[in-house]
Amino acid sequence: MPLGDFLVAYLQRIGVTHLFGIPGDLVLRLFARLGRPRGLKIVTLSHEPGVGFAADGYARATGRIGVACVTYGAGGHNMVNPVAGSFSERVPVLVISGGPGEDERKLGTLIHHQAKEIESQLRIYQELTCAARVLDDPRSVAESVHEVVQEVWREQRPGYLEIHRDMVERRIPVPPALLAWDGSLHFRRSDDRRVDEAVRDTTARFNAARRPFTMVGIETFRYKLQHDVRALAERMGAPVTTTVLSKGAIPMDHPLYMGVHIGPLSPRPIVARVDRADLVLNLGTLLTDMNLGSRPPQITRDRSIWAVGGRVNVSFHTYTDVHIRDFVRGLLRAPLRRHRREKVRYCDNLPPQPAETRRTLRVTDVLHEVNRFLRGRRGYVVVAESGDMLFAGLDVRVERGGGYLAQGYYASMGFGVPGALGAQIGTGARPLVLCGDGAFQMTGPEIAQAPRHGLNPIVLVLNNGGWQIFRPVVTRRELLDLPPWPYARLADDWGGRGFYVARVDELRAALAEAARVESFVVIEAIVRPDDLSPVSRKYIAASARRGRARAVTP
Ligand SMILES: Cc1ncc(C[n+]2csc(CCOP(=O)(O)OP(=O)(O)O)c2C)c(N)n1
Ligand SMILES: [Mg+2]
Repeated sequence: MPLGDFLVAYLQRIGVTHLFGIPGDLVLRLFARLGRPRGLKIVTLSHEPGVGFAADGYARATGRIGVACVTYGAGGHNMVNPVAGSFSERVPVLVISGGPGEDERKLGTLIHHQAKEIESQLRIYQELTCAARVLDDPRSVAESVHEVVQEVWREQRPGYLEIHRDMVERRIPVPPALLAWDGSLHFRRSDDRRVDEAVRDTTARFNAARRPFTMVGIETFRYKLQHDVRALAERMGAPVTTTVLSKGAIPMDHPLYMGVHIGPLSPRPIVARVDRADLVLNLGTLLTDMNLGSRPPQITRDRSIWAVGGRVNVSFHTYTDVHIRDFVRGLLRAPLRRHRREKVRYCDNLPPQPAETRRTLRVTDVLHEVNRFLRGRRGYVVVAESGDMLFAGLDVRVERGGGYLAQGYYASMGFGVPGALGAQIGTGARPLVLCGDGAFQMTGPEIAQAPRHGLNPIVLVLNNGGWQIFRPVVTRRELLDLPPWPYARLADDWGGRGFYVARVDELRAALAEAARVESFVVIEAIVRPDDLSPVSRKYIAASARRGRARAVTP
């Protein structure tokens, strides 16, 4: 069958419904094929970074592969940053790029959109994906697509396919095995004997521990273990935290959930409980500076079990070829003794909120109001942008089955609004985006695309007049300034609803009204330039103390 038709059939078989993209002459034919009647639904946005973030948000929220299709060079290069983010945070995104046909490549001239060599884009993406191929041999196209997609699924990382424009209609053979395939993708298998031993070792230590503690990391979420991890936590009965990156991997209203662990910057009761633990069970936690509160790792190996990246460290024993799924499922079958009943209290970093609401907003008020809003409602997914909102978001509590998405490690500004659009397309849940004014000026205008696609996020733009997370450590303040945008008015002009709020009661009313508005909403919330969320304050102070970011005059 023609290559383009094969790709549609293949992607549909693995459950892909939507494709995010921007066309260009070198990818137009492919676009037309992929988006043909009964093909994939094409969602175009304004700028390729938005496309990449949207495909990533779709994949994070649905657990399926997100697909982005862009033109060669100008388009592909424009999407490098979001794909790098998907790589570091283990999000399965498939990038499909067009490219110049064979005759054009033989012209002996440079080809428009080319950077250095024709292969340069492939090389760049080889660095940022777990599998990258140019589909230039009709005989092996079908197998190549299958191999790349299988690797994307196993690794939960991006993959890259480059399809030159003269290949789209080329007829390719499809092996009978692939025609008969039911579309199911599989994760990597572990070595059963090693799993058994790692589980036995862990069980013995857990049963001997008096104050065990569980940290749930992002791999459990990527490898679709939410239900198993929850069941395991309940079997074990020990308190549970998530990390910055995995917030949302266990329901925030679960009775065993204590909150977000961010090393010594965590709320005091979490720091104390982890310090007292005689066994810390880390399930799928990446060892990142963000997860550890920007401190050197203080992992006392003799009292920890760490399962991540296809291996399990039990104290000083290392079991290779033990993947998190098989490990967690093995533990579920093991004779674990339930930890004695312990009072577990959810904690955050928020000071109590004064009752008076006719006063100017502070960042902590915004967080209290968001929590108040979410308490009464189902079906919201909170998306936190980088900047102060990344740390502020750690104090947001999404209940009743709602979701939470943020780039808690790669931390690129610009993820918020387009990531939310992708998440809503994938799940239908209405996003509530927490976004700084700086981040909004990067990709926020993608919100103007929402009405075309029937989407209606609520975007809370925290307007503090600049890139203020750096204010405590930068002396030349004007370097952090941003031009004032009329955020609320822009929303009205773009087919949504805008609100401008400067007081607590105004924000409360705007949120309540936003819930009733059917279009997208932008709430511009004015806060002081020197106001930051509690965790940002701690984070900035801690890194300044360590001399990493002493007051600087760039
Ligand atoms: C793409 C990208 N560029 C630069 C940065 C560095 N950076 C981190 S936070 C920040 C400022 C954020 O400003 P804003 O969105 O207004 O949030 P605020 O901290 O003021 O609340 C910058 C520039 C980044 N994380 N990502
Ligand atoms: Mg700002």
